[in-house]
Amino acid sequence: MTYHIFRSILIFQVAENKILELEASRDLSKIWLHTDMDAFYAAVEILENPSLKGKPLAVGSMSMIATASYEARKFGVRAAMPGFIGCRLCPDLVFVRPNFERYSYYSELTRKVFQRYDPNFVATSLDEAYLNITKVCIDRGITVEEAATELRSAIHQETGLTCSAGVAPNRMIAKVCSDINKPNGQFVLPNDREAVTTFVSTLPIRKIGGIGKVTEQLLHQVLGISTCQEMLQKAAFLCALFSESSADFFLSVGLGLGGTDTPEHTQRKSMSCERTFRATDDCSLLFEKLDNLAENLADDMQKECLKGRTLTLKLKTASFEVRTRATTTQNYINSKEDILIYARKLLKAELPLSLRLMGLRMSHLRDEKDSSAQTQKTLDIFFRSYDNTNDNGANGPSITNTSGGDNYYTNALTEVNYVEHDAGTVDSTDHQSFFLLEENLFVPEGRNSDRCSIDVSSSNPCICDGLGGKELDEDTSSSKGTDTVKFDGHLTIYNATTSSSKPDQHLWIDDYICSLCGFELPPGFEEERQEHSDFHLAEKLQQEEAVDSTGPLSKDRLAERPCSTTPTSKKLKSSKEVKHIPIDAFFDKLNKNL
Ligand code: DCP
Ligand code: CA
Ligand code: CA
Repeated sequence: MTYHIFRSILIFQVAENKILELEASRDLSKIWLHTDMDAFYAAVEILENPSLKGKPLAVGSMSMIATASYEARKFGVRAAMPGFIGCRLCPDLVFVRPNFERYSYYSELTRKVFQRYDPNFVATSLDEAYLNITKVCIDRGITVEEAATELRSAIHQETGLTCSAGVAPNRMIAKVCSDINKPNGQFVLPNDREAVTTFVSTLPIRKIGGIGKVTEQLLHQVLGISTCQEMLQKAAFLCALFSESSADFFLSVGLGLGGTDTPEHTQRKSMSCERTFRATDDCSLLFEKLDNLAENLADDMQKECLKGRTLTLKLKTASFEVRTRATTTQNYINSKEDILIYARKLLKAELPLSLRLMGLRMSHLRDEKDSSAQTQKTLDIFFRSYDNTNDNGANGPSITNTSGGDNYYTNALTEVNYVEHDAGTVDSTDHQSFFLLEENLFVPEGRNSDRCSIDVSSSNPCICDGLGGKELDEDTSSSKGTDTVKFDGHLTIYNATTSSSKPDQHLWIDDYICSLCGFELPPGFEEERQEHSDFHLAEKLQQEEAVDSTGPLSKDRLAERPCSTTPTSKKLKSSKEVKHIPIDAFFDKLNKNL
């Protein structure tokens, strides 16, 4: 009894100290502006085809709508909604197929404008960016309101499109602000502690990047938290129930704290490619596909002068079970031949099996251009020659089963069950830190991640969505398909024509911002980061399960294209709800912590 009382007092003390500590880190010296284009894809389509103006418009297909014009939204038509439901809500809904080249083109135009206000702006998707406008306001003696108005009007002049902007002392709040006066509006929150705390006092937690449906429900149902400020009132419970880093995040939200430093370029963490095909158990065909994948991966890695040590084989069986098998190699490799040695072993161990998707991913990368790597290279050569004499150049892989089902949480709790050590394996630390997960209740959710962005001319860190370059060869090997993956209500669409070189990144920009959804997790949040990465992976896998079950668009629904740009064929996939944390696990954790 005394122990419990003592423990409770301690937790209250810890929570209080944590709040003071976080408060002391508050930085009000920067002015961040977040821009977000209005109804981006739809606006671009209308710009290209003015006859669509004023019409309820959906960009997408009968199976999935990527976005809708504001006219269509009045009827309840929304992004990520199946097109046929959109038609029911709005019988006059007109559809346009997405044209990603166009969106990239207009995105590039907007970035030219951003460049003038902050040469280090951070693009988080084709239609969003963060700009540190502190300097431009001081240099030009303009107010932040003036800077935002001017920037929005420059974008309008140079692209013909409108955008909305939010200004605040940090990026987390700036993003919330850009949504307040949408479309074609702006909202400025003064760089003032009181303004920020008042702002977050009534702000629903769901508005915060990183808090999605699941976390929202968890916090609401278990702790009764609905607004950001309530995080502070329940600080002790948050500290008791969640890991230190998760609690820190929640308390930062309560205080209205967010990123204020300009992110730096982040190194690529992994590369991958994958291929969807008609389900087959023909081993020779499967090995042939693996061969192609290895070739693609090797090409991509060599183009970027990267070598890697952890190779992951992803398989989706005919029954949609997703498996991943990983191996850590002794040397850094990037040749097709080396990749195949390991990939074939991994695949062989799984056969016979009927598969509909295969993917290869290389992580634990090293940049060969990096001079520090050169020393290592010398050592590699030493080891390689050693290996060659002992192991024919092929190191025995240690294989880690990193999944086994489509339930993310189940995977997280049960996947540590299949680690084989072959002769030649150096250590398992690397792949363990890469794959092993610990149970952790707080699963940050990807929010508001947008489309895959192609890093356009500027040198700014462009944050790209997607866990893997995709190639869809479902129908014919020459088909120029577009594969679509959705993260928490947002579609990530890859054009298969350029798929092999698509970024396969889950980066922590500035070492704390998720490149896929903008969620912020400072260094040290390793468990959460691992979970967050896996959340995206799980989301992606779940989305892939869903298939386009509805028919194609009838011709009369499709708006005619005014110009000759070939519309990309595509395969849109719908989403499934993110699974909830099993309640037993929740109470186990609770008991453990109290
Ligand atoms: N998008 C998508 N799938 C989704 C959501 C969005 O493909 N589920 C695409 C189409 C959007 C673009 O990304 O035009 C930008 O997404 P936003 O969420 O910013 O939505 P919009 O720009 O369309 O509208 P808003 O005015 O609300 O920002
Ligand atoms: Ca957006
Ligand atoms: Ca937008």
